[in-house]
Amino acid sequence: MIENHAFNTMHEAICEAGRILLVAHKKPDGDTIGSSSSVLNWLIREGKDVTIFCADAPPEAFHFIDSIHRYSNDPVVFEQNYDLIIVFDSGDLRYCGIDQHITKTPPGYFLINVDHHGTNTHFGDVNIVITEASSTAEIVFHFFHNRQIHIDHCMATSLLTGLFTDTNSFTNAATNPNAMNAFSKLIAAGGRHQDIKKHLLFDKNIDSLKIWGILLSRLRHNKTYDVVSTYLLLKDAEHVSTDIIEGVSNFLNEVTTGTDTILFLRELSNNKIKGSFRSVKRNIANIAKLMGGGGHNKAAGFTINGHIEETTNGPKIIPEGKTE
Ligand SMILES: [Mn+2]
Repeated sequence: MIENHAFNTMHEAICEAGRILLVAHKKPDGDTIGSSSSVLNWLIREGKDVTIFCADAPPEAFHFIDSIHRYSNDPVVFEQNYDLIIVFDSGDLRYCGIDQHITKTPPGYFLINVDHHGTNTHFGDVNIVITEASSTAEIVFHFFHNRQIHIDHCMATSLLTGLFTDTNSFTNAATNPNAMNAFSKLIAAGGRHQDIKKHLLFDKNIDSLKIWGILLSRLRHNKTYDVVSTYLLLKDAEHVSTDIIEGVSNFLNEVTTGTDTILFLRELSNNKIKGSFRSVKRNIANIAKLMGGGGHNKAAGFTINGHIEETTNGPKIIPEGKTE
């Protein structure tokens, strides 16, 4: 199998490296944090010289992950020498938020790309891109298993976080027998799935439930394109953390009947709009790509410059310039 060879190369590169930099993508989700922190916890156990970077600080909800305090969002880490850089869960270096930073890194490093996005550009010296995998965490689980590396309870909790979040708690189309197999082994290894459930799935305060109420009240079905959409304006969530609306698109995709596609538009600061598509059958990665974004066939997104204007006929996107 191709993966065996790639896993072997990755293991050798890690063993031989003096200094290692691990990278999670910007606006981190459970999978990029889970996959990168599992390797971080392993390398700490092995006494390796390891640095970990994420362009945006991991949200508070991830505090239960062991060594979460080790993530740096200071680009200065890229000005140092590394033998090995490993990027987790990123289709390309721009999505990751390090395309500029990495130009400052002294040459000579080996770059490994571990991902499951169909739109991955194979930017690494070695690319472990398995699009059938439910999550990057599942790929890292196979790596540890394949290389007979002991998965301790810290690593198991990290990997479970990636599996839980990318499969929407083992309910979405990405859920497969390999993911379920990894889940059972990670529970047996001491993974704290109750912490994940508490902090990432059910931890909703009253402010966040009210925001969900606004989003539900704005649902519209465009019958021409068969798309159900909703939107969030910057002013709606001015005083609350936007972490609370993570999962809205997945939730709507699971519970909305009578349509194939969900589109959730959200105004960001800096005059940008983030769009998240979810679908049951359509390949929406292609549509997201046309808008300058990317992702999976059934879960994809984009960011455009502009703002949302509310009209009597519903929301209208006012674009400004071309895609990001
Ligand atoms: Mn992922």
